[in-house]
This record gives sequence, C-alpha cells and structure tokens, in this order.
Amino acid sequence: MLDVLNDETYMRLALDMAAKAKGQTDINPVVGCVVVNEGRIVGLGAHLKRGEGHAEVHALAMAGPAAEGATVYVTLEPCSHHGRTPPCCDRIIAAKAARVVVASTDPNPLVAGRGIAKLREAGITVEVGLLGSESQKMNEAFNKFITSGLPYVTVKSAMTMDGKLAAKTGDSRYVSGPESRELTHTLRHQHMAIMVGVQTLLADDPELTTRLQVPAAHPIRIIVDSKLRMPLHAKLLQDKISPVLILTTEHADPSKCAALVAAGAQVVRCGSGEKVDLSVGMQLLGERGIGSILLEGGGKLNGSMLEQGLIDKIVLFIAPKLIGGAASPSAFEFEGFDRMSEAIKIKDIQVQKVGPDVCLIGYPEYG
Ligand code: AOF
Ligand code: ZN
Repeated sequence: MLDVLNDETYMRLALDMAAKAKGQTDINPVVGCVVVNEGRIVGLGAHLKRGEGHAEVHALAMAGPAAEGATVYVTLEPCSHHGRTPPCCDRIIAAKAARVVVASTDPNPLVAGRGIAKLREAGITVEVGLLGSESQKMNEAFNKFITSGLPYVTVKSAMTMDGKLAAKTGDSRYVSGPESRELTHTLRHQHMAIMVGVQTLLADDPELTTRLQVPAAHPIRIIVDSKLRMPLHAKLLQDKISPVLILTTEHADPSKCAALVAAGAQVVRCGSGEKVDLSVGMQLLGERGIGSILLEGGGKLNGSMLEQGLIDKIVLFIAPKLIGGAASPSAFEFEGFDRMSEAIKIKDIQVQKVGPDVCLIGYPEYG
C-alpha cells in the first residue's frame, strides 16, 4: 500500500503507540508522542505507567539535542501542571521544539487548554485537532473519570440472534465464538475492573480474570451482592489473582462481612435500601480510584445499571444461533417502557464481524 508522508503519518504512529498501552495506565490517559526533525523520526514515546514518564518525556529523552527545531506530535495536549511528574510543556520549551501538533485537548481541569497556551506564549507554533476524535475515543474512560470522578462503564454481552444469553436450562457455554471471547478478554485487560451480579457468581463460580495467548492485566473483581450470598469458597476469593470488592448494603450481615474480609475481600456498603444503590456504588468506586468497569451482567444487573443511566458504552456480540425459550434470559432485564418511542436510543453504532459473530458497539443516550 502506498502512503503519503504528512503530519497524519506521524500522528497515526503516535496514536498507534498510545492505543497499545490501553489497560496499563490506571486512571491516566493513553498518550503517544513522535518527534520529527528535518524529515527524520528522532524520538518516540508513550505513557506506559501512572507515576512514570509522560509520552513527551520519553520521546524527548530519545531525541536529545535533535529535538531543537523539531515538530512534536502528541496525541493529548501536553500537561501544564505538576502532578506525579513535572509539566510536559516546560520540557518541550526547554528542548526548543519549533512546532507542536496536538490531537486533542486534555479535559483534566488542571490542564484544559493551559498547556497549549503556555507553549504558544513561549513562541512555539501549536496546531490542535489532527485525528482528535480518535484520540478522544481512545481515552473515553479517562475523559469521563477526570471530569466527573465516576468510573466509565462498558457493558459486554453475548447473545443469540433471538436475543438470549443462555438456553432455558441456563446453559450458556458458549454463546459466542472463540474470536469474540478473545476480544472479551482483551476488554478485561483494558478495563480497571470487571463487575458481575452475585447470581452469575453462584451460577458459574467464575474466575473473572484475563486469559489471552499473551500475559495480560487482570481486572479488579467487583461483585454486586446485596445480601452477601457469596460463598467463602468462591474461586475468585481463593485464587488471590486480583483484588475482590463486594458491593452490598448497610443491612448486610456483619459476621458474613467479617468472614469475607478475612478471606481477603473488600466490602463496600452502598445505601440502606433492600438492594445495592448502584449510583452510590459508582460514586464510591470512583473515590477508590476505579476509572473504568467492564460490566458482564447478568441481565438483571445490566438492566438496573441501564435504567439508572449508569452505562456509558455497550459491546454486544451476536452469535448466528437461535435458542428460543420464553424463560431464556436476555441481556437487559428491566421493567421496560410502554411505548417504542420511549426506548433508550443507542448512538454512534459501529458494526464489526468477529469470526462467525457480529459485534455491535454503541453509546446509550439517556433522555
Ligand atoms: C501529558 N502526557 O503522556 C500524559 C498526560 O499524575 P501524572 O503526573 O501522571 O499526571 C496525570 C495527568 O497528566 C492526567 O490526568 C492527564 O491530565 C495528564 N496526562 N499528559 O502531557 C502524557 N499521560
Ligand atoms: Zn505531561
């Protein structure tokens, strides 16, 4: 394939590097940076770990004196604040770069345009917006968390063509094909936490870990369990692979709670109702630094999260199968609306063929 060499070439390289780091930067965004001087790439970098160097710092360190007079391509506005690391703006100014091309501005209220302003004040040419929507999409979880303190919730489900998650007997192994399941595990790697209802735990005793052909990060495992029905011998309490966090209510039995804590779980009480107050739950998870959650149901929990407007993104795998059965569960079980006009609309639908399945991705619009 022939490619024109232009600004987009370098920004795309920076975006590609950033995309590959998704899942390893904690609540921080993924960012890539490419430094180009007189037609040569002289520095490359990506932000790889919260608390460690930002993308620009790595790329400028590689470029060394070749950064003078160079163009810096960076997928996010260089920071202007002292966080866990010093401001990238100052680093770019000190390196005497001539031009900075930024994909998207940083929504962090501590930055929010100040980085760009500071570079311009130093006499550097700054252009903003090249492939901006791609950079924003890559950081959709960060964008929500940094402006609201709430985790970004992606619900993932796999269903038959007649919208069922399982057969009427409950058998669900497997609805989707192996390719879809690999993508699901990639999503687990890319989210800080995974969340299921206790019903799913009791039915499947799942591990909720990331299993891929290469080593990958395991999400924190969150169980929504109003009555603390979770057994102490549950696999995910035994394996110690990643933390287990249980959302329950003020009424939960103190002795069961103590036993779960002794078994290594963290128990978070969310409201004093009969059921876990999911809004409060999201607030408390955000306060604990959980920036993104992959919600894997079942249907009742998905439905409650949807009803309360707590789902940001939907990833649905549809398998070319029909299973039937009025009692077979579906992906979103909630009371439902009377009229089709009241339905929750899903915007920006993307369709992707994954092995034998079809993957639909979209964003619910709450009225
Ligand atoms: C950049 N380049 O590569 C990243 C940026 O706590 P710190 O020091 O890691 O700062 C985190 C904040 O810095 C984060 O919330 C976001 O505003 C920005 N991230 N900025 O110039 C980078 N990762
Ligand atoms: Zn920075």
